[in-house]
Amino acid sequence: MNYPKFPTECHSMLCKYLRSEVFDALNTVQTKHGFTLEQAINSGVQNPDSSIGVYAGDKESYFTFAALFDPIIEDYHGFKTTDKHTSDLDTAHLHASNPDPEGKYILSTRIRVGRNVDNMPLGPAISKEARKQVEENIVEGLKTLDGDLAGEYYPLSGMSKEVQERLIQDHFLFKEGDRFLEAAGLNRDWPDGRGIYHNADKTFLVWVNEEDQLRIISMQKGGDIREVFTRLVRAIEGIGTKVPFSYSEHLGYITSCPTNLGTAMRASVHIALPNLAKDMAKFQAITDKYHLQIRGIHGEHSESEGGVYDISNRRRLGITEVQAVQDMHDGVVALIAAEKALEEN
Ligand code: ADP
Ligand code: DAR
Repeated sequence: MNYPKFPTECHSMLCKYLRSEVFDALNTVQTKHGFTLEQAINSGVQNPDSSIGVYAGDKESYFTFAALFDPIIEDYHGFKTTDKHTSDLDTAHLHASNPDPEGKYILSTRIRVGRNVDNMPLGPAISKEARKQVEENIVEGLKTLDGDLAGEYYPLSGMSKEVQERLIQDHFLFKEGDRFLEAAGLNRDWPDGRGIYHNADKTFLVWVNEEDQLRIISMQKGGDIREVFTRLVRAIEGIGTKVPFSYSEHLGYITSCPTNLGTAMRASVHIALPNLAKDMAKFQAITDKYHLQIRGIHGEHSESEGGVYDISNRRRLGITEVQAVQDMHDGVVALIAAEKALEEN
């Protein structure tokens, strides 16, 4: 591969850190699964408007291509090569009463983690056969869950377009892979090996073989963050006894995109903030202060509708799961206080 030609307006982390000497050092190496630099950077080369632009094909990628991944991880997460990630899933450490008990602002709460199966290639590098085996192993583990975590698995292959679209519109199912995932090799053989597991109430769901091999999701109407987190922790622990998760003392839970490393957790609320929406400078000052990310109501790369926003923690690596949820809770408390102050003006 020749050194890629990036447009001058490229602002991705890939453009920023793939200097020619890094390229020369990494262009001739590959991981034990045969994953190459060309594959790792293809998403950012094909999509110069990427924010990051790189994906890992296996856990080893983060170490084989460290000359590129390390500065990106330090820039995005503020996490140094000498830092160690720690995990805390003890819900007793969370200080989070419902920020909106009257249900005036928070429409729903969702907390998810990404996980990948230990010793297997990640989505960008996995073969069709291995992806199918991963699906079978995960579904076998899910079928052992009981109580409110008991549910059914629905493969995407064979799912009617109407059912699929309804699940997407109702915020339960992942969208068909976008151009960033396509160029990363994450949509190969679609929809083979992909699917969704959920309980009867759709408060506990697992996406299989989307951007990561598992997205473990707890969600419900309203703002009872503690209840959503407690259900998620039970699910992570239940699945973890059946499916070995890929983990690193340095990077935490291993994910295909470096932005999700560590806790691989995104804790979000869909929240109506019509007054704050009119003062985005004030809105973003609060989200910056509390390390929050603003997304639209259909998730990443979508727009807000009717003054409703998806507000979530931005930090994932170098903080614990409890701290990630605490970030979201404390930020939402501040956003609601600011919305109330504007209502009174
Ligand atoms: P992820 O959260 O897995 O990174 P997205 O941001 O694309 O992925 O969101 C996936 C889906 O989850 C989207 O349909 C989005 O609307 C939905 N979602 C995210 N947060 C919430 C929430 N708090 N309540 C309801 N749906 C949510
Ligand atoms: N769209 C890619 C990935 C950004 C982070 N979002 C993920 N992993 N879903 C980009 O580089 O912009």
